[in-house]
Amino acid sequence: MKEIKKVVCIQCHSACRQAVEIEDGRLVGVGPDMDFPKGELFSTIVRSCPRAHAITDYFYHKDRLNYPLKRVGARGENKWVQISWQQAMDEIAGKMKVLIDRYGPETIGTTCGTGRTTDEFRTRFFNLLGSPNIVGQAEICYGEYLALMYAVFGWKLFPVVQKETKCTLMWGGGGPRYWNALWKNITKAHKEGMKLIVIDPRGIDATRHADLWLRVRPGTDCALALAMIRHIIKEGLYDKDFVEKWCHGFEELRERVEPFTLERAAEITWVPADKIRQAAELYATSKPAAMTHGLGIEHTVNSMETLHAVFALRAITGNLDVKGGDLFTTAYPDIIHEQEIELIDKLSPEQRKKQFGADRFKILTQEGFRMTQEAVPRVWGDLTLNRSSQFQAFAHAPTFYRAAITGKPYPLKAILTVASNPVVTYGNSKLVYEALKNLDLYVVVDFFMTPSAQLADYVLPGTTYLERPWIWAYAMIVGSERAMPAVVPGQYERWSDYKFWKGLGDRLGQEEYWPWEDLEEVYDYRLKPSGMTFKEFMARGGFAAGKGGYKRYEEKGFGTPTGKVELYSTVLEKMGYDPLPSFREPLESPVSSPDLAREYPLILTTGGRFLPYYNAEHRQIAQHRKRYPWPKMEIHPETAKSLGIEDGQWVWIESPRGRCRQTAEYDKNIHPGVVHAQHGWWFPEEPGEEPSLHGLWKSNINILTDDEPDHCNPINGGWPLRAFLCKVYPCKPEEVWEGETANVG
Ligand SMILES: Nc1nc2c(c(=O)[nH]1)N[C@H]1C(S)=C(S)[C@@H](COP(=O)(O)OP(=O)(O)OC[C@H]3O[C@@H](n4cnc5c(=O)[nH]c(N)nc54)[C@H](O)[C@@H]3O)O[C@H]1N2
Ligand SMILES: Nc1nc2c(c(=O)[nH]1)N[C@H]1C(S)=C(S)[C@@H](COP(=O)(O)OP(=O)(O)OC[C@H]3O[C@@H](n4cnc5c(=O)[nH]c(N)nc54)[C@H](O)[C@@H]3O)O[C@H]1N2
Ligand code: SF4
Ligand SMILES: [Mo]
Repeated sequence: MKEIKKVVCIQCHSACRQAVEIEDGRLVGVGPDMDFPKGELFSTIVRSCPRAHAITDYFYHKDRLNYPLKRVGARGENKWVQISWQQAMDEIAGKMKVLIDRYGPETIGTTCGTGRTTDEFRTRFFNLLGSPNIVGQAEICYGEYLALMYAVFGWKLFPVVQKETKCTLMWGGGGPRYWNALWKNITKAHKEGMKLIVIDPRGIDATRHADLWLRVRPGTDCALALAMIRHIIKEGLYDKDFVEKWCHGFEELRERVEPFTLERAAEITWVPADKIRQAAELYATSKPAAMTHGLGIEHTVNSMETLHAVFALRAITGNLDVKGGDLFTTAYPDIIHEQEIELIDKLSPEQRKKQFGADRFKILTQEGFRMTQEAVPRVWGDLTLNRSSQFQAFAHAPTFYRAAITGKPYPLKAILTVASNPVVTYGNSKLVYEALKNLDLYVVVDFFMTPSAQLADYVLPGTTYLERPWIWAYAMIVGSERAMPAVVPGQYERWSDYKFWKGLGDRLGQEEYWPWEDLEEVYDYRLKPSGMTFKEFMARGGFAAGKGGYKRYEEKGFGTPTGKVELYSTVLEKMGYDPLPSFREPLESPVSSPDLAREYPLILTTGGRFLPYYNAEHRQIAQHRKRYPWPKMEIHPETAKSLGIEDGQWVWIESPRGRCRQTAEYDKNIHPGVVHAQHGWWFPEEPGEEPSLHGLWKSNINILTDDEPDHCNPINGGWPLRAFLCKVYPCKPEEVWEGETANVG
């Protein structure tokens, strides 16, 4: 019997609406959900998406984890025995209890990833446990963006590009690989006359469409933004009414940007002065304008200051909360939000203080979270209804991993990794590896064996988006609730991440806080304010959005301490940081470290998104690997030739911290002094046991990245994944393993 079921695809952040085809209980295919009001928008995306095409290969893959595994033999030996969930959970909880008695609950930590699971239960579990040590990608992926938006605007903005939009500025990302739907809207509006400005060191899809492309030197965006602000002010192109009424600290900002003439910025950024002028004028005079979010800014050491500058740019041009510009998102009100599920108030003030790195990198910590949220309720109401997600309140990952190795400031003895692959995706893989090896207890919940999982004591099988029901608001970033049922439930012994957290909670004295047997019961509870059950919500399309609006600040101002947009941030000032944006050279660059640059003459930037892969996922899918077998490093042909590197040749990429191998790809658009390497590479087909760990040490660019706390962004502790120095040279024939590995899939 054939059935069609409606789901939200969560294989990437685009959250496309899909219609999944089920035959006799088996998933057979997927297409777009044309009944969804925005079905048309998603239809071409789903139809052309390689991950959607490969859905059955992914779902029924022979390497999926199906049963709980316990390590036998030494850590990293890839020797496992199958056990029951009951045994796994009893043993894990038992070991945690012993560690908690000896070292306190803060000795237990967790790593999370891209936010595509029910992370609110992770947070609930940790708040009830008494450990503030959740780490994730927050410092380098959207968390800091959110935190600073709260500090500067008192709420969160999202670019909603529509026919009214006159200009979109894509600053270091936000293209088709990121939010497909947004990109579709951008290309549509562009065809109708909207101007597109792209700021990126590489030629990417977006630059081909751009009216203006600024090929910036990696890591110098803040200087560019400050010069644009200066030019806009100088030429009187800013929104004087808005600035006068709604901006705090305009004069201080004006003073701060004064040294950043177009010429000086051109020298720093390698972008010609006239192009900076054009970008400033186009952005300031094409109103309304929207600006995308991107990692090109967030993965540099100057990330927070740069964000501050681009936020100021958005504000002084009067593009906030206007139709066609950057809008304040609001949540659907008739639901108990993820944030309420998190039970943030259960974590005691004493335990909060113990958060790793909180004394130094403040904005993303528990205390920083409180400070950035403090003035919000005056404008936006009850925080339990509207507050931001606790993924703005993470521990500092580099400090966390160091504590596992050194025991300082106190020992970290256990990590639960749910939905991430830290040894591949965090900065400084060698250090993460050492930390994981040193733990008393390491548990991984995933769909597949990964290099991180190979280092675990227990590896537990999780359920994908097709196997568990879900309501997702993406930490309320987008302001709507989207739901889906479990379409192919009950395969093998896979558990939802919810069940995992509840299982631990029940065993560790939290029973009263885990009254719901399964996720559907949770969602019935959460939907109570709406008067619907989960099934009823699904029957009505499974989608609910908050009430929008424009220029809502006119009524109550902004949710900041001054009630205005804080160009001069009183929140940053209170935390002891510079209240204004300031430019700093990348720590490693031809300018800041010329001696090092003699040995490592190229600037390396990493991680540009590409299909079909999603971060470190999907490398085991045969059809993907056939199309995209090996990692690529982009290099200018002239540079490559001068180094004796041919197009397609395997090369070593080396930084002062280590080296890895990728294949060179000639790219005449990239600056001759810059190379770009991919992230997320490991090889599932290679041996799982050490030293291979599925080829972890071959092509993983995070062997080269730095996470030394002294080199992190001082405000949020973000580690620089982009803009550092490297050298590149050809591999010897015996150093190339291509061809040994035919056995994917
Ligand atoms: N050098 C460099 N490094 C980077 C980046 C870069 O640009 N350059 N990008 C960074 C960014 S922005 C991010 S967000 C991170 C991503 O880092 P991670 O989140 O660690 O990314 P993945 O390795 O894809 O890890 C996801 C893992 O979780 C599993 N998984 C997926 N969904 C679920 C689920 O619902 N439940 C469970 N239990 N498991 C699940 C997948 O199978 C996969 O193994 O990488 C970062 N690392
Ligand atoms: N296919 C695919 N899609 C993905 C992901 C994936 O792994 N694969 N990952 C998802 C995740 S976790 C995230 S967070 C989003 C991120 O989505 P994006 O922010 O769009 O991420 P990237 O493509 O890594 O980086 C954006 C651009 O930054 C540029 N860049 C590098 N250094 C600099 C710099 O110093 N300054 C400037 N201005 N630009 C620079 C790169 O050339 C790149 O084109 O994508 C999501 N979507
Ligand atoms: S773009 Fe592809 S993988 Fe991403 S949500 Fe849409 S269908 Fe899924
Ligand atoms: Mo990310």
